[in-house]
Amino acid sequence: MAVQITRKGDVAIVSIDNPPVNAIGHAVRAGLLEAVETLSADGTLKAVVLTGAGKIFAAGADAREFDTPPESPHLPDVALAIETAPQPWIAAINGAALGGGCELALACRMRIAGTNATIGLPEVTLGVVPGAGGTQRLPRLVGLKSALDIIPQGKVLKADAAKAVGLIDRIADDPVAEAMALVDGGKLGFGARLSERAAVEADATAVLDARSRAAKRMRGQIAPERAIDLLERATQEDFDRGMAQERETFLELRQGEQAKALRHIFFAERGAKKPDSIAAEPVPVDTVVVIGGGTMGAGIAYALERAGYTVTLVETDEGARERAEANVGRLFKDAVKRGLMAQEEADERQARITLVVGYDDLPPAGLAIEAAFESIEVKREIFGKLDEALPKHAILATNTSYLDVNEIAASTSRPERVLGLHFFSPAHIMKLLEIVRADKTSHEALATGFAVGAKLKKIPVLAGVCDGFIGNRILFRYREEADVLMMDGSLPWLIDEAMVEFGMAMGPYEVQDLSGLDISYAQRKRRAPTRDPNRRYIPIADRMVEEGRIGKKASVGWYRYPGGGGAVVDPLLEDLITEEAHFAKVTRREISPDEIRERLTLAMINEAADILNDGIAQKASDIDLVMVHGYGFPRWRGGPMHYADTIGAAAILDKIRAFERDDPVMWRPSPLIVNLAASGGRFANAGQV
Ligand code: T1G
Repeated sequence: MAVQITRKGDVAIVSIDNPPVNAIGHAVRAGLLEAVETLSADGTLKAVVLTGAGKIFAAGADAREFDTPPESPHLPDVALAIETAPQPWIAAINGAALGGGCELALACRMRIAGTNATIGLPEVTLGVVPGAGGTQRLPRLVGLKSALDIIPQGKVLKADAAKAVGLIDRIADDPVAEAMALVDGGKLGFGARLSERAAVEADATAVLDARSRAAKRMRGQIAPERAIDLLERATQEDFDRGMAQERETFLELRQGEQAKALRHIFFAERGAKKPDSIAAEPVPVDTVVVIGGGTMGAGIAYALERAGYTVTLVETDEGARERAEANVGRLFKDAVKRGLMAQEEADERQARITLVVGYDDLPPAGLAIEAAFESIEVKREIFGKLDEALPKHAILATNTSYLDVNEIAASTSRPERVLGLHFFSPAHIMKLLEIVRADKTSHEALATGFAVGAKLKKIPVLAGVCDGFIGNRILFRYREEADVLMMDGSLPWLIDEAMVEFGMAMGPYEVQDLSGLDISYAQRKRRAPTRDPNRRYIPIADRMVEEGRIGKKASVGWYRYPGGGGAVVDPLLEDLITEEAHFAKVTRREISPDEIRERLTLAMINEAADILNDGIAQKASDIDLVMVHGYGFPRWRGGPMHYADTIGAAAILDKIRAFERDDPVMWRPSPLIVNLAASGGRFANAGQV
């Protein structure tokens, strides 16, 4: 049964029991309504305690039902039945009470939270608004200002923060026992039902602040704005009219493109696990050796230690070891400053990372992760030494972001135990982890990569070996097309502006300035010997580096950074670009923001389609996760593959064919797009799932 009722004296305990997260699906709604009806008829009952079975109160409405027509009983009706039941219902919040779970708690007359409970209305993160009374009850409980802080940002509060704003009444180790004690002791006390409270006092300033905050933090997203509209309604309308508008808004947004995209990413993140095709158990790993204590190596070592691994970090000499120690120390110092841990814990943890010079007395680690300089010669030497220094069962991983893992594996006697673990900087924060499968990588090695990724709470994505794996390969094509647009008539800041308008976190040129133009310069030089002579080449970025304009670290790149501050457009750059166009005999033309967005998104989609077609990625949703989590693709567009499905393969092919007429090399349509256009298929179902 999705809802259990137990009786304790003159109190009934109603438990939502729908593993794994007590999602409020149809069975739960029907069970709760039946419980209200049954218990309401029992004149001997003093109170009802609503709680969740297991560690979660209720994760909210079952988001898997959002693609099907709503089925009664609807959650707002269940909430109202609870609120107007003859006996008071008390929410004993034993764990996460999110979305509809929080709304059920708001329908109760009192809310008692466990010390580790969390409570909030994260609906906007799924592209919808609260749809069971949250926008009308919450402001009536905590006031408009707090509701404007919680709902439009999809906030989830810890118990103490929830109590501070009045969202919960009490905190207890055992909220059910606390509720029982209150009933037994005749100490139940609560205000009027929230649905019976008058409209909330208006606060125009708070509404304006919420709108500007949403415009900044949730740029491009519809749900936050509409949530603010509904909260404003709560100051103008009675409860019932407010509820009607909330329901209408929820049902409208639920079917919208943004909600579908956000649901796609939500479920794709949870589907990012070891593929069933990898039928092997991981090598047991307690100790990990990290090679290289630079930014990446220190971040990886820190993340491993915090996940419970014993870590030895290897550097080449005493000076480098000291620098590595300082890098690791900075991460722990930052953790203390952020309140993630106390100083003594930070000291203890840092002491658990051993920093050594050389490979002589390494521990018998089950895994090594190399995060050294991006040079194939350096990596080959390191892997040769690891091969000798570590037990034969140890898995050897490289964090390289584009070098050939097959070549690295060939420098060992155990290529079947070599793979790529491509972390994204900062390695202890970014959740994306590309697990790179070389030709000889065994299932055991891959299973170990996924197991370590899971323990690090990363989002693991399996990638094949190619230049740039999944993310960097798409990034290369995206930047190449941006350079073509710049040469043909646009300018870096116009391209950046167009792509920020599309929803990218930052434009391609501002990103390069932050990471440094010298990195991609080195990649282009590395690729030069094998570059297709028939492929158009834009030399502007090379000239930038050769003239010392390597980005923010040099105070000048695509933008100027006067005094090391923010990016400022540099008119001199327009002269440089115009001059290069002249040298290349290019007649520059007006290029609209729409054309910029279309060309750059289609360049990413075409490359992503090839990556899927080549088997470098297993499924389209993996590519979406890589681009959303690693490259700032807007989450509310679902990633390039999901976005491509909103356009359709046939329409995409038509557009690419038009570009192909101007440049048949750069714009060769991916065979996957040609096939899907012919078959009417979707990217979501393509690939080697
Ligand atoms: N609907 C359906 N499935 C859900 C779900 C949900 N709301 N939440 C989790 N799952 C699945 C998830 O896909 C995974 O499935 C399994 O549960 C474990 O999830 C009317 C409209 C609660 C903090 O946004 O934040 O209520 O992979 O790995 O790490 O106003 O799940 O096992 O097949 O995340 O322990 C609003 C979403 C909904 C909360 C637990 N609620 N969930 O984290 O487990 S809209 C949310 C979470 C709504 C009302 C509106 C987390 C969690 P599988 P998990 P976890």
